[in-house]
Amino acid sequence: MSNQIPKAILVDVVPLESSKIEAYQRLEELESLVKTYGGIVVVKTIQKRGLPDYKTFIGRGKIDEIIEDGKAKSANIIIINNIVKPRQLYELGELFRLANIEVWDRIDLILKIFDKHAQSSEAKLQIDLARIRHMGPRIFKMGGELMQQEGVRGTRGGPGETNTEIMKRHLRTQEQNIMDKLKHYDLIQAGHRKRRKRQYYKTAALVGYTNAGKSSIMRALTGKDVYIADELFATLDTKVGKLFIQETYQEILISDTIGFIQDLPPFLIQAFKSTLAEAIDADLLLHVIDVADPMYKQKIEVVENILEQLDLQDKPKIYVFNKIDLINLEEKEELKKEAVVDEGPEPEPKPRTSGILRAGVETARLLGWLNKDADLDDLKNPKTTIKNLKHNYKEFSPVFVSAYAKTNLPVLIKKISEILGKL
Ligand SMILES: Nc1nc2c(ncn2[C@@H]2O[C@H](COP(=O)(O)OP(=O)(O)OP(=O)(O)O)[C@@H](O)[C@H]2O)c(=O)[nH]1
Ligand SMILES: [Mg+2]
Repeated sequence: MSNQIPKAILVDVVPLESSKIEAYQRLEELESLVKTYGGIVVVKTIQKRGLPDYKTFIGRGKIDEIIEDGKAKSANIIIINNIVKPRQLYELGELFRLANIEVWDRIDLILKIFDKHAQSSEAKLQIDLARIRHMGPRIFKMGGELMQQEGVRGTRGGPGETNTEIMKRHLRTQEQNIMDKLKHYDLIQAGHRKRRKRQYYKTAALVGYTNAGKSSIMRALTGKDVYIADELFATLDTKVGKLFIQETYQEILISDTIGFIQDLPPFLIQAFKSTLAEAIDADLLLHVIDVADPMYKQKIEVVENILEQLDLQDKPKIYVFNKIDLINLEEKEELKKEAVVDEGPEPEPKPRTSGILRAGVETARLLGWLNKDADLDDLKNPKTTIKNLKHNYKEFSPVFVSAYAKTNLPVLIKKISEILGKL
């Protein structure tokens, strides 16, 4: 598949009780991931099951159907939107190999995107570490298979060492090497953070779901030239910029880092701890939320969950609802109440280019509810009002901004300054 455009079959196995909206949103997100990777989606399918098939994850009948469909549409890759056991991926690999279709799970795809976007050697090392932890068991399984088929006994290593053992040992050594190298970066960065602390810099870290607009806010607040793109996982490294607060002559450091996504296994978060250290060490978290995203609530949950895994649940936090240029006019009246300065005429709203909604109609058709317009409309125009958000999230000092239109940034800066001033 190496030089071809990835033509993907998407499969999601969802529990019987999951709602249509959930199924819809999950497939759409997977499609956005495929687009970010540079692939196209040729088949989409959902299987509702109580439990995944223990051997092949997807049911056998469904597999035959998918192979037929995939062949007809020249698919070269099947991506399963779940975290699949190494054994099951191996079995599936065997079945799809005959049709020249590679089998990936959701994490394989995320790791490939990471690979594409990684800039620094630190990010690359972290991806290698995550890959070994994710792929490792699959490689053992292949080793085991070889051993059974051919009765192979290793000649390297100790006497009588099996292929599986050789492979395990090799992966362990590789993993250790990477961790040693990462430690070196950790030490350098810990040094930087210590120096800043000695200089009495207060720090705020941008966190949030991927594509919420963290890097855009970073650029708007600090002027730092960071990479912004309508892609998932555009940012993989940590960048730090300075925000100068005129009223208090205070300088605050703001850091921008990798975004989160649902179904990230703990090993992957662990592998990126070195990148996330800036957030872990910050005095204040700025949780950025895309206010125009119909799934914002679920995404807030995902982010809060990951913050908990990183032991950050008790840090002071501001909920930064971003992209308010995409919401309707009456809503904007509500915002004027809190503006601290008159910001002049607003620029035209930036058209939303994200693949998320464009892919939506297709998915809705697949799910068989294109005629139920009400459902789809609800999804596109959630009945979220700023008033409700203010009320529901009042403990997190919600602020409503547009990084793009530079709306309400002084309100955000004021809140950052207030909270940090109290610490
Ligand atoms: N309309 C609108 N679009 C925005 C706004 N802020 C960011 N965007 C767009 O949203 C997309 C994602 O922005 P980024 O700043 O790269 O988002 P991020 O949270 O850093 O994303 P990752 O690094 O991928 O996790 C880009 O296409 C931005 O142009 C905004 O205020 N309004
Ligand atoms: Mg970013």
